[in-house]
Amino acid sequence: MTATGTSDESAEATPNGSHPHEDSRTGLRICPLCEATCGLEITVEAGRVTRARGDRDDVFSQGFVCPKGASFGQLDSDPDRLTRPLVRDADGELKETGWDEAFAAVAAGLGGVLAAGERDAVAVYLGNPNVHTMAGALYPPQLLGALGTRNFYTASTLDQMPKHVSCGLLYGDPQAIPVPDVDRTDHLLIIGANPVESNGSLATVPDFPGRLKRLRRRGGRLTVIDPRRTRTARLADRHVAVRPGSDALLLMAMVHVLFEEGLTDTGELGPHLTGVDEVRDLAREFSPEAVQDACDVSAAEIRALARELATARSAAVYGRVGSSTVEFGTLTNWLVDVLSALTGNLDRPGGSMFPLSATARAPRPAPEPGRPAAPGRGFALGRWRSRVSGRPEAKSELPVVVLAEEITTPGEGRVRALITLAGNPVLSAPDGEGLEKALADLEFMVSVDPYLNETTRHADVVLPPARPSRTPHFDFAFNALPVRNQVRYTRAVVEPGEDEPGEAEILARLLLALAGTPDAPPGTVDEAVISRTLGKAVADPGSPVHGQDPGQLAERLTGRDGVERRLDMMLRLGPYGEGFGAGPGELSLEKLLAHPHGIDLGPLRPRLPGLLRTRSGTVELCPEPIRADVPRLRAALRRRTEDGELVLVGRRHLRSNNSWMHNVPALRGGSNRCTLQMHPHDAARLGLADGDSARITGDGGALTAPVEVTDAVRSGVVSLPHGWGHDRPGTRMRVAADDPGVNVNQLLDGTLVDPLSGTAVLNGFPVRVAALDPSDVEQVGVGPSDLNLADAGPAAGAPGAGPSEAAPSNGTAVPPVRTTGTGSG
Ligand SMILES: Nc1nc2c(c(=O)[nH]1)N[C@H]1C(S)=C(S)[C@@H](COP(=O)(O)OP(=O)(O)OC[C@H]3O[C@@H](n4cnc5c(=O)[nH]c(N)nc54)[C@H](O)[C@@H]3O)O[C@H]1N2
Ligand SMILES: Nc1nc2c(c(=O)[nH]1)N[C@H]1C(S)=C(S)[C@@H](COP(=O)(O)OP(=O)(O)OC[C@H]3O[C@@H](n4cnc5c(=O)[nH]c(N)nc54)[C@H](O)[C@@H]3O)O[C@H]1N2
Ligand code: SF4
Ligand SMILES: [Mo]
Repeated sequence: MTATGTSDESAEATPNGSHPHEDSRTGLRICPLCEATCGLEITVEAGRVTRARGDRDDVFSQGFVCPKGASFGQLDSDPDRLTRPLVRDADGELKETGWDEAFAAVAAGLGGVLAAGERDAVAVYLGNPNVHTMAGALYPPQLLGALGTRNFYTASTLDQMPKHVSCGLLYGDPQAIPVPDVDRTDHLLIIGANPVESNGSLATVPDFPGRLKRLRRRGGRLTVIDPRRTRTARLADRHVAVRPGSDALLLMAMVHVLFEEGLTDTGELGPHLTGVDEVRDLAREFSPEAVQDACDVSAAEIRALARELATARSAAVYGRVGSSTVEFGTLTNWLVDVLSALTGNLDRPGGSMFPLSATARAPRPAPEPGRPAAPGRGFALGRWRSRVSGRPEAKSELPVVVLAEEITTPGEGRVRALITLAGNPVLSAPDGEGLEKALADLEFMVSVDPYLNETTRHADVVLPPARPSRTPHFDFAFNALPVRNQVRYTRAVVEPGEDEPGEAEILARLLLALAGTPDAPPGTVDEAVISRTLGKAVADPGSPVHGQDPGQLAERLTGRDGVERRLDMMLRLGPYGEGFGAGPGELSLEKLLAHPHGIDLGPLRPRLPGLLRTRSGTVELCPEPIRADVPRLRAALRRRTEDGELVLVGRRHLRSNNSWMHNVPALRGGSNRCTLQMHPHDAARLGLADGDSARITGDGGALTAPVEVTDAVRSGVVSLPHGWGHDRPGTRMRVAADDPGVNVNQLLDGTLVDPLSGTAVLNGFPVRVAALDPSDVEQVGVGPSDLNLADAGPAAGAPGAGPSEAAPSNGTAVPPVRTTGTGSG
């Protein structure tokens, strides 16, 4: 986990067999593989990355690297990575083509669907890596604007939408997300997150593990609430193994204690807070004694949690996936910030603070001290609903769980075409088999993705972006979430070839294809944005460029292409920008390029009330949609753990990333396995021993997985990681297919969601587990989810897979896939 400990991992994998020091040079590349955004120093030999290690001079990550970053080279030169576009031919086979042909196929395919004039007929799904590329931040807004579709889906409704919704309601801005001030806090309360393995999320924290250790060393306290004794929990002073799904009750009881024991102190925030009394009223019935059985945490321990939080000199509350993809996700995320606010820890050093990104819109001037913020537009939920099951939108998105039914249910507004950008919902979302059936119903599908995987194998056109060493990097998303303000930019380490468009060019050309002008130069898209943005800026009396000529400003932008020119514009107009000579700071692309290891912008500073966009201009602590959801929580008070009941939670492994890094040889094996973790008591009760195969059944299907008996999960809870199930034909991830694992999300049928945010419940759902009956043994591999597709034949049971998508014979564009074994059963 340290800078030096693992960085050699990739060196041994010298892909071209050349001497490591022959002809080698180094370059810098911000790591795109998780939210920590570590700076890497990359060694390149003969155009290939042969080594990656932490950049010791990086202003933010200071040399830290994890095993994933260290294997950047293997990922970058993965022979299974697509290098040319694939287009489905008349026989239904995906064949390599040139880029012009591919975009012509996109123009024809999408054009055909759009010609019918139904704006919702084209759906868009944005997957997680969109937040890890420059292009993913810059082009999707225009793409969606051009389409005008309401069928917009992202991985957020499999992840953090509850945080956006709760922050939208509290602060009026769903992007205003406070992060724990890890480096200065005296007490960190972590709920449903395992940053020692995930390296953090919705908080950009390079070397999260090291920072937690330093917190302990300086006398701070760490408390972790998690049904598993994770690596993070092992570092903690207090670990509370809560019953999954019951955190909202537990946190509500902590709020109850704060009021009951007179422990609230909202500090300087007081004048900017409304709704405190209403929260007190809501929490009244949720005493520790009332919730303890449902949470399976004693009332005394809940009281201790509340007192420790309130009496710490400073404290930060941080929740992540285990607080989010759960039945009460929005309530839980709301309570995380309520606890901060009530203990005076919101927006103060050592508490939970709002970062300020270099490309953020420059903040509005702060109101006079003691005066409220100007009223904002507020945040509205449910402005429209999904066509089939009437699920409300949140942040203009519909829940991913409704995508399949929107494709398969006939009628006006049916989804007939799909664009996926950097996503693999077949494995990431509930009921992938249902989604695969639906994808087969589409008239057209295009995917921008470097891999032919469980999702993209259904596409008619696959557009693979250039590999990451050949792509520039700037973190538009994660610079808004760091524990210390900073800004860094790295250009491509290796110049891409003529025939290797980066993701920016691909998305620009996709947009142009949509607009019916596939032959226009991609740069026209960027220039249009620049012109519009500068036009708005000069019209804004608050902008440093107010009244200037936008054309002249555009001429002053620097950068080697449209992407860099846009970055330069955003930096100059941003809160640290030189403002074309009139700005508050000095930042511009030129200045940033002169600092290849980044620029430190200092510790986080208080930002309230200036950032508020609520209608009242205050932090609205008790928003109506939240209040309306509390009766649902009240009903959960009566829940008790029944004897023999099992609920399933997920887990992440250090050496993996959702569904797409199982193809990197250096990251395989060890603890990175798709096993069902189970407490010894439960294993004994069910007659299961370590390594036995267990049958796991949920509402959406059944799976078989090997059991790993461990007391790291509490009894009554089993854990299976997600992103596995690489046993489909017609994919091209040969390393992953060797040890495919099973897709945990097939246990779900997609009906369980957090209603306010539409986020799927992926943690804390009931399952049944049984030893695999010997008479079932032949059944393994032909169950609905762990089909042995190699034996069953290509068409059987793989709904989307026409014969053409089955392992193509040698000599076709896509090499055959090895579908070995029966999942891990
Ligand atoms: N049961 C369960 N399910 C879960 C979760 C869980 O905890 N438990 N976690 C959820 C969470 S938090 C998330 S974020 C989602 C993720 O859901 P998705 O984003 O749908 O899935 P990923 O596995 O991240 O797939 C990323 C895709 O992007 C491609 N890709 C990688 N790099 C690039 C790139 O640079 N450009 C492009 N264009 N494509 C790229 C990969 O090949 C892959 O196809 O999964 C969710 N699903
Ligand atoms: N190595 C690695 N790093 C990653 C990823 C990866 O796949 N691998 N994925 C990236 C992505 S997309 C994201 S969103 C982040 C996620 O980052 P984290 O949220 O830190 O990662 P998880 O491992 O999902 O942690 C969720 C924790 O919640 C616990 N949990 C489950 N249910 C409950 C519950 O009801 N209550 C409580 N209190 N806890 C519960 C689980 O046991 C688990 O330990 O990680 C990112 N980084
Ligand atoms: S912690 Fe994340 S950003 Fe840092 S090297 Fe590892 S994968 Fe890359
Ligand atoms: Mo995520």
